[in-house]
Amino acid sequence: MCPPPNALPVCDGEQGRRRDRGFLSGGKWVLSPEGDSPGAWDPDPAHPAVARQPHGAKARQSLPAASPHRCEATPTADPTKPPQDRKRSHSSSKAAKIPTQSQVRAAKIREAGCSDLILPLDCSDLRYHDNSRPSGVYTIYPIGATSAVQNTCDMDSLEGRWTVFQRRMDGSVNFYRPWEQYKMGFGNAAGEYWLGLESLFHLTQRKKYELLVDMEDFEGNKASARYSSFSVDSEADGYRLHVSGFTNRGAGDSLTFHDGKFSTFDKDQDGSINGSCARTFLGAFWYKECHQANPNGAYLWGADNTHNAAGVEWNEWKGQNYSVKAFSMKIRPVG
Ligand SMILES: [Ca+2]
Repeated sequence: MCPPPNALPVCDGEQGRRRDRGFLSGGKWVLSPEGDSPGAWDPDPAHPAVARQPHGAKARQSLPAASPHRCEATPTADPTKPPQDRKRSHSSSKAAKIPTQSQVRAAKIREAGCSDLILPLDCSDLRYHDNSRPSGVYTIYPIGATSAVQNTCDMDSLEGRWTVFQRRMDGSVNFYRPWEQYKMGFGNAAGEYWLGLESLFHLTQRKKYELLVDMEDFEGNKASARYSSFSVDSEADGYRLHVSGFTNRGAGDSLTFHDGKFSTFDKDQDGSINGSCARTFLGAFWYKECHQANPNGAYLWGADNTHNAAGVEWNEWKGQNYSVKAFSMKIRPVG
């Protein structure tokens, strides 16, 4: 895919040297990597369990290598036809080598490193450019070109385009983790994982999102809750959650209550003055005093009242002593 017609390579000064990865499109800066990424746009539904990397040094090192795909819209001269300029300079073989304007532009675009790739911030960007993409694991760039991360996209529920930022499904990943890991993300993109608070902050800064919460019990019953507005503040503001516009899809509302800062066992920002909600309920969440939902709690395999409210719970659906089988939180842009 090539940049839209109004997309321009951006160079640094007269030398045509690349200033950054990307080009201007419709007044917005669109990021692109050093070269095209063979994997960045490719669905990976058959991919085995792929270990996630936090957005850090390793993630930066794993940026895709250059590939031969280049923008085919780049104008090039037809070697079988003489350039128009030659009609005016046929008397001089030396003058005949003067490049046409289109050749000059093509050379500048090549020099600027114009790539045909627009990096997807989220799963909605992927679907926008190809609405046939199935659900599966894709590479997205929620914080920019150096933030490549593998993530599951739900392209089926309610017409798809959902970026799944939290998922429990089999208890294979320990979610009792410290602040830094909830900030940067952890887990397995094809299984259980947490995308990361920093990614959620950046995504919801750029676009307005809605939220879908899906859950399933061990008897095969399913329910969900939908919220028309979802955003997360910066780390300086405690990654405070803003969620509203609840629509009941069978699960009831256990999240509007959680409109507050995020807490982990090593960073207590909850509303309880009697200790740490994260430590008491073995999770990490936007705890108040303390919770109506505990999606990142201990995976306790169904009904269990021996660990009060410490499981993967959604109180309005199954109460505080039932740890559900599957739970996921996913967002997509609105408007
Ligand atoms: Ca506290």
